[in-house]
Amino acid sequence: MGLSRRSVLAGTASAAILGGSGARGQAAQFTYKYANNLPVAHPMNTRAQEAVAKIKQESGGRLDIQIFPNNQLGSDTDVLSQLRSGGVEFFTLSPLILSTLVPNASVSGIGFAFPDYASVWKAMDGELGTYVRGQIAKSGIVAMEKIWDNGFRQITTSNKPIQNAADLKGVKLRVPVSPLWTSMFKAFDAAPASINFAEVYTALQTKIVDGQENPLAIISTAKLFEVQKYLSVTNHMWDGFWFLANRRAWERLPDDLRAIAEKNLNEAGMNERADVEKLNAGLRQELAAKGMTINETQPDSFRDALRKAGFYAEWKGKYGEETWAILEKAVGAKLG
Ligand code: X2X
Repeated sequence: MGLSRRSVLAGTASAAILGGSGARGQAAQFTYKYANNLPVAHPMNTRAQEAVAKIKQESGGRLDIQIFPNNQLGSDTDVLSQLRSGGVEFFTLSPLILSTLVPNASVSGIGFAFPDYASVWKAMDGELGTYVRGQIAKSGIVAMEKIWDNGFRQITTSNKPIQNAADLKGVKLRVPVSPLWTSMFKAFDAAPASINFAEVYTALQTKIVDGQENPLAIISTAKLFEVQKYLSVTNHMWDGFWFLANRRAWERLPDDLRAIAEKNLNEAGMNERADVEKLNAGLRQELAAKGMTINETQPDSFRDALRKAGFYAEWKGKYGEETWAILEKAVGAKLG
């Protein structure tokens, strides 16, 4: 199968033209980097590997996306800068960390907004997701249509279980670098410390912080159970990963390559959602077997603490009425 002359000429690099006519043996026209912050064992990386293999094959070798997992290219904060400058072409990032660049992107991370996965996907594949992608587009970054899953977040600690909101008082807790995360845990009266995921294992191991919060799939694949004792099931917020592209790099791709990339990345995202949901539902036994002590919590005490601290009112004010209305419509409930 040869490349059509038109598609070869549509690219900016000439290496493929010099490389001969066989697609397989040819140097790629576009070699792009995709960076992420998760271990290779996480479904984000296994599904991304499948996607880039399909993209390479379906593009006849013209688009070669190389994956740099596990913060290899730097912490999230660093890689977001690299994505903006074009040093990295693709990056998956939590909407909350992205809010350091696109303020209203964090709206999907409001505490206890989503009761379950069904409501998450309805919102993120619907009006709320469209709204956020529109906001992202204004910043020179393109978000693929399907957001990938991180999951509902749970709290782990080394020193005591968290049974209710009062137990969080004064707890030194690592949170990702994002104003919404810091605000939420300040509302709980905890002592949040902003630390990129690249440093989390070490920060827990050396007891710079007592705890952190993440979905079970990450607690398991990043082996946080090795440095944490208690797992408190709080489901305090849902988190995902927008699959982002540097806009100039994205638009440099000819239409056919962009279509191939988009289709396969979105499909991989859907498969990753299914994998992560299954993992998050089934990992408790495994984490207990690794020595974690697991406790349930009542969401009401946490939700009430946020309400009393003025958390919902504060963020409604920051996002504005219009954005807040899109969130409330998406979840079908008044928040706060
Ligand atoms: O930094 C985290 O805790 C992580 C891995 O969940 C995110 O990317 C937000």
